Amino acid sequence: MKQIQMSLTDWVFRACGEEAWLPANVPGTVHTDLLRNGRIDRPFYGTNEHDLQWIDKKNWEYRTVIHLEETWQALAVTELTFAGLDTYADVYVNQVHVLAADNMFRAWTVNVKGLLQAGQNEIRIVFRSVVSEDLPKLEALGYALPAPNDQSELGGLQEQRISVFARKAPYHYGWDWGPRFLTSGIWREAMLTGRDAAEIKELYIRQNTVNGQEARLTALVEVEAPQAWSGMLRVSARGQEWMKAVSLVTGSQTLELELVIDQPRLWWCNGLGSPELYTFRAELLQGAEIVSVSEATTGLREIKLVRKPDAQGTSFYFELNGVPVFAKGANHIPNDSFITEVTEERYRHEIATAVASNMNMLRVWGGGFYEEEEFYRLCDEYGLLVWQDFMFACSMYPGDEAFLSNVRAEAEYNVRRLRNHPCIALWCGNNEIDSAWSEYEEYMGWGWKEKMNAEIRGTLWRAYEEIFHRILPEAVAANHPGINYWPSSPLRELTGGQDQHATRIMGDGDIHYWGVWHGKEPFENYNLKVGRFMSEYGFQSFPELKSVLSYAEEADLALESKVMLAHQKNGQGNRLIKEYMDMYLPQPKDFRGFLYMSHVLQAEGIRMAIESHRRSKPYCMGTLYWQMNDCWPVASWAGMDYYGRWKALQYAVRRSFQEVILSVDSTDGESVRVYGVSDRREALSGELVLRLHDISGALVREWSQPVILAADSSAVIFTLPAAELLEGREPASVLLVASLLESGQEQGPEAGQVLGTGTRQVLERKEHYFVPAKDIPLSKAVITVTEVPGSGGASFTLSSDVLARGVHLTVEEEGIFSDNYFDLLPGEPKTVEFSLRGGGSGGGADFTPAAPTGLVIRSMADYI
Ligand code: BMA
Repeated sequence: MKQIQMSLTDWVFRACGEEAWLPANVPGTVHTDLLRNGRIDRPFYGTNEHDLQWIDKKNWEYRTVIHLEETWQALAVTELTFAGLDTYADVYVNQVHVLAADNMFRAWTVNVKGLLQAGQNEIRIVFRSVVSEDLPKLEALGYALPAPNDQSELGGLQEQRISVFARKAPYHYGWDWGPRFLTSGIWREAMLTGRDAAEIKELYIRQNTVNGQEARLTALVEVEAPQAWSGMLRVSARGQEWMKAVSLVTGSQTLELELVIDQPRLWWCNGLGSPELYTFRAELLQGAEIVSVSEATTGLREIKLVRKPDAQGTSFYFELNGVPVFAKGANHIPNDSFITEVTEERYRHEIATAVASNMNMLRVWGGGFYEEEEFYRLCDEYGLLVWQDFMFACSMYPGDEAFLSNVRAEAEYNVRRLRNHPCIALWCGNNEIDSAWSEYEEYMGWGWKEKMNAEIRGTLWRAYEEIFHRILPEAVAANHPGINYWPSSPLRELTGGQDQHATRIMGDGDIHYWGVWHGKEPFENYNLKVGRFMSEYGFQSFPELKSVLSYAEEADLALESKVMLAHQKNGQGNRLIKEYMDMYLPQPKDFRGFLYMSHVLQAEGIRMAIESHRRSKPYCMGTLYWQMNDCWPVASWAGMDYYGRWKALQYAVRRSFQEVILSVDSTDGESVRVYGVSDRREALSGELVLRLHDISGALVREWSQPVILAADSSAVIFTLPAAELLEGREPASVLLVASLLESGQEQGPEAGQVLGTGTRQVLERKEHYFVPAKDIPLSKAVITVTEVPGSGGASFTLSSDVLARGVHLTVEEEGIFSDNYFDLLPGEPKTVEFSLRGGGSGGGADFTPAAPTGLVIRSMADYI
């Protein structure tokens, strides 16, 4: 066997037409290379984004010189592979043009045999400006394609929105949480490969049927042979082995080998079991010699989207290995405007955060990019299901043959790239295009089609149907059998026809509910607008002060300052935060108070939404809030900011996504209903304890009763007319504390916390107020801290002398608390633990308990 690989990492770059070459990082981008060479200021700082728009107007070139030994010449095949080029790139090998790339989402391989020589060889890539490349396409088309998130004005292009012409990450053009940085460069690995024997190019483990008894699989082994060859194919996994004799012809071919595994260890998502993984190894053998080898790691599982008519419409839920899953999670966007800056540790922190927040699903949203291998590998390992969008969002796309065939190749490449990952639960065509266009309801949608003549309308809808109802579903069916395809999110029904696209009907399909926030509806509407699967809803807040100070100076700390506005991409954002704050929270005394209040506000809104969705189970079977993360430091809907710092929302999510929760609903003003929601696969029996306190903390009344929560259920477990519960007391003068106690070994949210006598654990505890926080008088709390003996300073107990709302802990280190932004009642101390971010790898600790320094404790009263 002879196979040589050379990773091409040693590059220089310059703007075309300039003299001097500068050192470059590959994988990387022009922007980050300019920054490292001191040619530009930090892109995320202040208003620098505005000053860096010249970069995308230029062409850039990258160059490497490689030295090849004589041995390369003798090899039958020499290939140059680029796993990602952003975006319009011409590649030259020793001055010969070998490739014109036009899609950042595809990998490119070219045969360069005969072009390379022993000794020095030059590879040069010219990245043509997407602006100069795509403006003529817009001009040729003669009319604008809708792309409202494209910040063309910021880029100096006025109304000319060109994002839809390039197969390039849509968010690069700007979004309502993202800056406009049209990157270019070699953004994934570049490699030179030579061989003169058969090579396994790809190993796919197709899962035909999988259940607890047996897994029937097919290993599809794609082989490239420089000449005819015969030998053996061997596939092995976990000590089992399958073999067959094979004969190869020259060229590429797919070998198949049937595999049966008895009593497989199934892959489960977080909360349902362990995410078991199998590594399969495929080998081509010539006698005892291994000619080529390839490995694929996968998990054995059956995942499907179940859509069955029922009394309320059509179900919409995921079933994993026959078990219905209530999806709990968030929408993921790219972790950086400059993708190549995202380290393994940052991916791990995001995924560990998702799991620590009791999630079981992330949606890779269609305005970003098909994520890196690392992301999916971590989702596999941690048991997070992935709702995977294709990269199309909030726009109408061209339908010419060149564009369509580019999309076809992109879809096939990415489906094949990701299909071994057990985390992939669904392929979804696009984000919000069906509902924005609204073909079958004239006066719905975002007003795009109404402005067009019949001919253009027809053309755009045909292109839409071609991409999302033919090309993409065909790519999934052909390459990833067993995984469902859903054309658009949100959507009511699967294919064509008048009644079957997005409408505002809640009984079918998935829902993006933006009545709260964009529609300015009150938080209480989260209780009313519940669909079968809530794939988006959200509320903004600012990042914390430390993060704000990474892009702003003290002098910029005002809502309307230039810098603050540059880091708020939703035109109405700051005003909306302010208006909602006025509805629910006391007036903050200064900008710091405003930041804090924005966190508490966001957490409260999304908590209400999540609880309402979970209470509606099994009618509603999923809730993915907008959004998990940020791509730069900015005011946004994220629960975790660009630096991975948890906002109050992340703590609220963690509590609201616990396996078992209590949820108190008194929105109708008439009754107080306590729900028990359980995602457990077995019933649980315990005791519900309700305590009515006055706001000084004194106990007023108490109820307790045994309760049984059925497996996988939501039910009202206590109800009382509000008048009877309050007995004439002012709603603002009391709060209700609901606790669920369970006997036995089960650990509650406060590990080891025991209430009363015996071994009963507090499984869940929740404070419920009858009026918004702004209507409850608060006095300054004195909170005392006692270290928990033996915890090394990582755990401490907090007690307050008065009711303290939204107790906020900050420390110097980067890390998380077991809880934060919680309420403290006098006489009811609470123990929290601090953990450092990271501290382990490869399945080790993601958060390591440690004693923090500089602990500061504040509560709402300190900010007003
Ligand atoms: C949804 C998303 C994004 C957007 C978010 C907030 O529509 O799909 O397009 O960032 O709302 O407006």
